[in-house]
Amino acid sequence: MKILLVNPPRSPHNGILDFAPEEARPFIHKKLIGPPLGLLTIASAARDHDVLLLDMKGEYDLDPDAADPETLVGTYLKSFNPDMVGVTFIASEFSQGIEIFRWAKRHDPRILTVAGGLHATACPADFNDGSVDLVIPGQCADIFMNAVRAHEEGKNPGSAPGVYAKSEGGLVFSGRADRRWEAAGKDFIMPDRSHLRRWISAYRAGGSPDPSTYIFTSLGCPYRCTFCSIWPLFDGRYHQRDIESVIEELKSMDEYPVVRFADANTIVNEDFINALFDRIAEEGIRKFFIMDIRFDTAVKYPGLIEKLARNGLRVVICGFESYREEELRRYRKEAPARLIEEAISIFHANGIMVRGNYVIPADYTRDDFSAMADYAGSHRVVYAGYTILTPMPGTSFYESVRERIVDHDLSRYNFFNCVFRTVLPLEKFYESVGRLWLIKEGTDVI
Ligand code: B12
Ligand code: SF4
Repeated sequence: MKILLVNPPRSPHNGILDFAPEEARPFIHKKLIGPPLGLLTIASAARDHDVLLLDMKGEYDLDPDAADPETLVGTYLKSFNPDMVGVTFIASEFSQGIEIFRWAKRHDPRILTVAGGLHATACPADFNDGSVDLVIPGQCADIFMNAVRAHEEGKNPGSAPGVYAKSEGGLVFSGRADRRWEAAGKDFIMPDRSHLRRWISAYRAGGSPDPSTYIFTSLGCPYRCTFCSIWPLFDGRYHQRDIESVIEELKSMDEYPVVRFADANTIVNEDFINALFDRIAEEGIRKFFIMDIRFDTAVKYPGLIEKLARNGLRVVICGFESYREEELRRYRKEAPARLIEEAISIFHANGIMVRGNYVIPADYTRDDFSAMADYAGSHRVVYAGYTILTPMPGTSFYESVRERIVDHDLSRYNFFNCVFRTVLPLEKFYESVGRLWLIKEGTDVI
């Protein structure tokens, strides 16, 4: 069975960049390249088949001379002639992914098209499109393989439990799969990074000359921030991997000196991280580590932060969200803003560069922007990000504000566009957010 797995290109929409002052533009994300771990896991699960992976973020987004996406995908379809095409979805890449399925069906209507990933899990009903044969939500490598086998044997791949399958009347769910699949535990599948060799030079963090990769040590998050997509996918549960399996994976990543922990929230169980870093030290694993850590966690465990820094932690991504207690309460962040300052000091004392991210709501007025600028200016970090509070479909925030959303085009749901009516004129709002990106330490870019 020939299986083509495609990581769609990123959304081209970036309102902040479009209206930012010229001097702020170099600091605003134009690209964000990392490995599609979900697809690599699916590729590993299907290793006994003929699998080809196309990372359009590597192949298309970074190459100004690349052919247009349709021609590019068409070239792969013609030369590989797949029996199946799988695409991974986040909200902002939804329409590009659907286009890929349409091109596949146009190339050969017998190709079985399969959607998976975050948006397929959060909003399977969105995939009611003639080009989509199957939608497989959740951590589903086993269910995907059942569908592959059924297709191979000429059976109906949509009858296996756990899938939404196309029918005359729209997508039909085959019923919950009766299983105890532990994607971070006993059923963990090592992502096969060899599929990315072609684009390895594209995976870089900031100005680093070395390729970077991602690794996850956990899935899910025990917190309940209203705007966050991750906890609803795991019903608020947190699943930790086994330390030795993380060590084995780290030891297989010699090509990648820079490693970002792709956990929603890396330190939930401090004993786990403590023990993991003892093993990292014991094994002599030397990497430049990047990690997402909550600011309240840093304040709670300064000794642990020091130990992580001693063993390679160089950059921390920290969701500050807001410096206003009231806003943080509204987001259900469960951490007081007054700890941000303390967390920054702890990270800086350990030589860790901080990427602090604030979210800007649509109702910010001129005064709010100026208060935000004052705060960020007196709490500078090396990499500061200012993105827009966005109601990602499937989140509790989305449910609470859906009546107020004025833009339903999912390709704008990437935190760089505003989908609500703003208090300031929209262009002024974007320009004000763009201007905030100037408030940071130095000129380094992540
Ligand atoms: C790695 C990662 C990336 C990587 C790679 C993503 C990619 N596909 O190219 C990079 C760096 C490119 C990236 C970029 C972005 N990302 Co990102 N990213 C993540 C991160 C940290 C980890 C995801 C992950 O690897 N999980 C582990 C894997 C194993 O799980 P999984 O992906 O769910 O895959 C499993 C299943 O879903 C399923 N599956 C997945 N794909 C498929 C496909 C098929 C066919 C099948 C059958 C099954 C299947 O099987 C897998 C194995 O069990 C998450 C946050 C998080 N911790 O979850 C954010 C996250 C997914 N990203 C997000 C966003 C918004 C972005 C950006 C838009 C950010 C930005 N503003 O620029 C950009 C988009 C691209 C760009 N601008 O270039 C959001 C998505 C929100 C949403 N509702 O859509 C998240 C949740 C972060 C957040 N805080 O909200 N991201
Ligand atoms: S924003 Fe961070 S801490 Fe909050 S629920 Fe999401 S992953 Fe967890």
